[in-house]
Amino acid sequence: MKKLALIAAAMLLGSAAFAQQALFGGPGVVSPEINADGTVTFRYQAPKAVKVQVTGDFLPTQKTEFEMNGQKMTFDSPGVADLKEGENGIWEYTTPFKVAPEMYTYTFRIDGNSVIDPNNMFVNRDVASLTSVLLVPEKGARSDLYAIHNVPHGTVSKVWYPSATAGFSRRLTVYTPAGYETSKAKYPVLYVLHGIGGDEDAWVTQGRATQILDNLIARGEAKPMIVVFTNGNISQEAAPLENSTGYTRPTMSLPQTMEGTFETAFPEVVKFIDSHYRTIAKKQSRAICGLSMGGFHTLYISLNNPDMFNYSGMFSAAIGVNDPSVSPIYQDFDAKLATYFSKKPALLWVGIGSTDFLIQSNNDFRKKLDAAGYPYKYMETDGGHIWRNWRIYLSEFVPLLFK
Ligand code: FER
Repeated sequence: MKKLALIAAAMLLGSAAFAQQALFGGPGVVSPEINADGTVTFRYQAPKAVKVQVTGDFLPTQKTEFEMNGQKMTFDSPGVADLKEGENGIWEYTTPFKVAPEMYTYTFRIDGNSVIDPNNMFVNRDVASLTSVLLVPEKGARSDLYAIHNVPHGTVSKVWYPSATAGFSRRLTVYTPAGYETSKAKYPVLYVLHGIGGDEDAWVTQGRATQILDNLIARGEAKPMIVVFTNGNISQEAAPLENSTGYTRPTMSLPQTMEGTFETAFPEVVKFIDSHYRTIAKKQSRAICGLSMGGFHTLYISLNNPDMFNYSGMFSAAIGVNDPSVSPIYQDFDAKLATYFSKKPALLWVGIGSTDFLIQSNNDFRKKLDAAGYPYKYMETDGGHIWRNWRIYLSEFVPLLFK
């Protein structure tokens, strides 16, 4: 008994000094709490704080002005709510409304400093910002796709491929559908691209792509498919802390983004996948989509390889923001567009939020398609340049593939 108590005491001391696994400690207060009436309560213990706020996309949005590449733009930023101090310095805020089923992110602001919720273990990194996650799933609602259910699950692997273009190995995230390991079947392939500052992990963390694929396939709403999440930063081997550069802060201003090298090199990824997985290696069974910078990449990869992809999805695509003179891949746009459509792709899908700062360039692009009579599918949703929209677009796009 005495010995046990000694061991317990040693472990407690040890965990404080990080010499042991962090078995002890953990949440002190409950936050967030989804209440029976559908409201959500946030709590934060800060006895010495003067002002405690919560900000997140579960709150009504407000407009913020900013400048990007010399252009003035506005974007929707999450609303902010004040917490009230109660007993033991525990601050609290309960939404005055039922929080609609969705996957949200939020942070606290303690006297102006942004921090994640230390009592919520569900955390996301978006470029160099950490946010806490609030998932409100509801049967019948779209966010049910983002939750894990008792269905057959696919496998997610981290796969390195030798990039001749980069001159080093680069990492991919690969989803193989449930049953891939035990069957002999060949599968169609969807390539999914991230935005600026993202990496090969972004879609499976913030994007909930694994859950979306598992659930859509289990419901019979999508064909079983292999999904490949590339890293679109050609100067980078892999996500931050997963590459050989060690402790580097994630940033959206990496060298060699949107200058053509990644798009030019894309066929080497397709070749690698086709030679390492049981794929149906033809245009009819290949799709590509991406968000923002990845939507831009998707467009130019599709136009420059008109025999490679039968389905292309542009989600809040960052078109009309680059300098086309930097790479031949961006040139002869109208001619490439004509060739692309002359080969009758099964689907060009365009989605954007009504308050996305990129909506003008997307509207211009659609006017061009309309004027030439080129067919495409369009979806406009509420809100701006946010992951909520990209999860929606992925879950709309995937059921349309390989039919
Ligand atoms: C720009 C606007 C948007 C730009 C890049 C983006 C390099 C990409 C945004 C994203 O991927 O989220 O002017 O210039």
